[in-house]
Amino acid sequence: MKRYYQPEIETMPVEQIQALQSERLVEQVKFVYENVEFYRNRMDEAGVKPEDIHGIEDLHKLPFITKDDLRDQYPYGLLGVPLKDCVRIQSTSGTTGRRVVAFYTQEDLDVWEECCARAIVAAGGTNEDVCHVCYGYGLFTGGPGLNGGSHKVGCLTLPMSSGNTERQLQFMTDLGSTIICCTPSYAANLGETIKERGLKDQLKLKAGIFGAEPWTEEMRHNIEDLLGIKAYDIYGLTEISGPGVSFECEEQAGMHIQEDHFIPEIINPDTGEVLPEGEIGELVFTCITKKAFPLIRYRTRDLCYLTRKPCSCGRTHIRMHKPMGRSDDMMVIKGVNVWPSQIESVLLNQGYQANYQIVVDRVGNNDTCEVQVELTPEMAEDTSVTVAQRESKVVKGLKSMLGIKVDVKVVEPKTITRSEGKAVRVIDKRDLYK
Ligand code: DLL
Repeated sequence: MKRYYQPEIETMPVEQIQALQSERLVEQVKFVYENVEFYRNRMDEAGVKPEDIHGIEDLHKLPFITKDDLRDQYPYGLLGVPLKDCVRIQSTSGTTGRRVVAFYTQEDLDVWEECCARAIVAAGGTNEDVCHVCYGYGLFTGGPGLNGGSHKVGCLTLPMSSGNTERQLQFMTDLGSTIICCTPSYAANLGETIKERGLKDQLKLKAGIFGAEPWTEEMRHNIEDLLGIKAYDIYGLTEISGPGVSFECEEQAGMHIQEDHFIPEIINPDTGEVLPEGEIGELVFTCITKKAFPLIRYRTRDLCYLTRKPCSCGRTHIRMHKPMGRSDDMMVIKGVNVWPSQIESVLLNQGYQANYQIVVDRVGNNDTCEVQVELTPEMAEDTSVTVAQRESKVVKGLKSMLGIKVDVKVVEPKTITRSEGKAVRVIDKRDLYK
């Protein structure tokens, strides 16, 4: 029995998708104007009426909405339907301020799970698969989203949640998990343990669906090698529904955005101007089918670019390039813009694994940055290269990537804390002085 069919919508000609988006946008704008006071006020202030929106070409007339707006409207200010029609909440971790709580009707949940199902199908999933979900369950969207998607595909679903590596490995080997869903940093962590214990031959894994944090191509190769799988990227955010807003197909060349539900735009983060295809800027989403928490022109703070180049998989939905991180992940060190992902690339290219930490501080008026990276067990055994030589090589690699000199400390294996969910790579002590 096949319980999930890849909908034709994913391969529709672009003009048809855009016509569908236009139709849905017009309805959605009318819906939020009539049902959400916040949008009514914002649109009135901007002098835009629902009648002014005839299709996607008018999207730019609508005001943006930001994370601060969500915080101000917490908890119920953006609800599009009466509370009695909502069946679920999910929430962000709230580490950078007040939590964002997103609401779902049953239909919203169905759409979200369908998007996750499409991601699993794109990674080769069928009802013959055993889908091992070790994203966190609970308020975080990772576990519930992929769990629902896996059910829709008809996979045998293992709702493992995060952590407890022993139990993960036992279920994975005993039940023959074929698809694994977790953060890339946890996948690397599991891969390391599998290598140490020589368990790779006992695994049936063929694919992994990894997201929720930025990860580099180097890290993808590292995980594919450690687990013997093909690693697919998946993107999403709580505000817009959760994982599955976009995902990779077998081409592994950017993530197809589910355009029948979300309209993407790329804007200049400083001016708000909409940028043409191919230019890097801040990703903005408009939800055209969600009802409980309907965000219009939501500024994600994620930086990437879009491409409509045809994809050999046959999907016509626009692709977004892997976000290099949130605009707020970017560090300014010694006056230079530095992304953790640039540091990760250098380290993994020199044979290290993704066990590193970046400590930024300020001494007097000067910024300091120390990159701590763990020796792999093989490196620790190889006495032909000294620690000082290794450090100096990383310093050089980072200087050429970043344009500034940072300190490097190579540390013993297993000294940097492993991540079970989203990895915390940066400790910026300068934040304490703010
Ligand atoms: O991380 C949803 C998710 C769960 C996505 C599982 C994929 C897999 P939040 O906790 O609200 O939701 O965090 C959203 O995480 O704005 C990005 O900055 C970052 N992010 C998510 N996926 C990726 C990715 C989930 N594939 C925030 N690559 C987003 C880079 C990602 N960053």
